Formats: sequence, C-alpha cells, structure tokens
Amino acid sequence: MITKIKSCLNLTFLSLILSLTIVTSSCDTAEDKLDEATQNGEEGEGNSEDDSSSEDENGESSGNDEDDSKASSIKYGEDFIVFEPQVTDSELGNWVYRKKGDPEYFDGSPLAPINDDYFEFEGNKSRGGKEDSPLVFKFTAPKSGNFYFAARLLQNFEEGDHDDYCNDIYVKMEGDFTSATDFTTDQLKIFHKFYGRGNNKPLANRALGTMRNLEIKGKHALAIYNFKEGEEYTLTIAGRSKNACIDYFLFHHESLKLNRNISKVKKADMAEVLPEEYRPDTK
Ligand SMILES: [Ca+2]
Repeated sequence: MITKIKSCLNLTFLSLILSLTIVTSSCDTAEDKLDEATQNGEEGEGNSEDDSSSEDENGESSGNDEDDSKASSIKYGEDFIVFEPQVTDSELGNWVYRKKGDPEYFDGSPLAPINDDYFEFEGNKSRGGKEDSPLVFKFTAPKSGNFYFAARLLQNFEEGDHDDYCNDIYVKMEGDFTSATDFTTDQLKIFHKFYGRGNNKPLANRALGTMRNLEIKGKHALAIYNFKEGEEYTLTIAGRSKNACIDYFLFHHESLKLNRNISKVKKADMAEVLPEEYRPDTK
C-alpha cells in the first residue's frame, strides 16, 4: 500500500515536473519569440539605420548639393573645349578644392579665378615631386585637327619659394590621337611635366598665369595633340609641385590662333589675353 502511494506520489511528482518542463519549454518558446522579436526589432533598427544611412545619403546629397555648387561642366565650342578641374569624378587625393571663403583661397588680381574656385595640389614639395593623385577628364573632340592645351595657373607661393616653384603638374593623354608637337605620340601617352609661369606683375609673390609647355628629358615644347572629330579622349593629370593651383583647362584648335595671343604677353594670364568665350561658363 505504502509502495503504491509512493509510486503514485512519484507519478504525481513526475507529471508535475513534466508540466513544469512543458511550461518552461513554452516559456522558452515565448523567450525565443521575444528574441526573434528583438532580433526583428534589431533588424528594424538595422533598417532604420539603413534609413538613417539613406538620410546620410541624403546628407551626402546635400553634400552633393555643395558639390553642385562647385559643379561645372565641359563647355564645347566648335573648335575648343574648356573645363574646370572639378568636373572630374576621380578621388581628389592631395588635391584640394578651394572656394572663395576658404582662408587659404587666393582671390587673384586683376582677374579672380573663374567661378571663385580652383584646385590646389597639397602633396610633394613646392619645387616638385613624383606623380601623385591622378585626376581623369574625358571629353570628345568637336573637330579634327591640332589642339593646343593650356591650363590657367595660380602659383600659391610660400615664404622662400622661387618663382619657378608651384608651377607644374603631370599630364598624359589617351585615345586615338597623334602628336602635333616635337614629342612622339607614345611620349604624350605617359606622364610628363606640364608647366608654366604666372603673371606676377600686380603681386609681389603670387600669380595667375598659363601652363602650356611639356618638358621631356630636358626638351621643352608646347602641348599639341591631333584629335579626330567625335572621338573620346582621356586626359589624366597628376600633382607635381605643391601649391600649384588650376583654375581651368582649355584645348583650342590651331585655326583659332589663340596661342599667338598668349605668346605675345610675357607670363600671360590666358583668362586675360583670350576672349571671354574661351573661359568656363560662370554660375
Ligand atoms: Ca575655377
């Protein structure tokens, strides 16, 4: 009898444990569900993070709005192409986009940088260095023939710099072109120094001027490319000397004879000596 009661109690105890186990396991299930819910919640937060990152993207797009404020496009004429460095999609690396209001920005005189902005190279030394921070520009030739290449230059000198410092970059060209200068086509396809000098008459130590010469193995010549109408070309520039600043680039067809205007004036500022249509459009 006692044994029977014991077995009965054991059975009751067992069923109690079983029930508890079921309750507990159902609690686990509930916890699991809570966990799942939390995970979902986290995923939800993740989503909201995604949302916030899309807000960031929007933020970036407001950054892009800022970019828009610096946005510039390639201006095509019948026989010229002009563009500011900020049209590039490349990573800027050691190039800095300077705009009026930046404490480092230099206004220039008598003609300020077009659109009150320019790119300044902050790598290397002011006397030069190796190719750094390449920027790529793609454009289509509006006409066949020989195009001179020029860049409006600002030499943002530092104390002690010579006037031939901060005055060069590297350039190379890709596409279906031939050389129209003293260098071979193959030489124009790899980086070489492209340099100029500023007009420092109105200023003691800073100048806006023109880059238009290549230097290859001690030889100097104008940068002239023979393009084919409708073909796309890729110009790549890279930083060479620190504090060399580029306001804009111009390819001008030889029939325009613009190079004469630049050659007539010592240390000419291309923006000053060429008609206004050969400058980038202003905003
Ligand atoms: Ca500019």
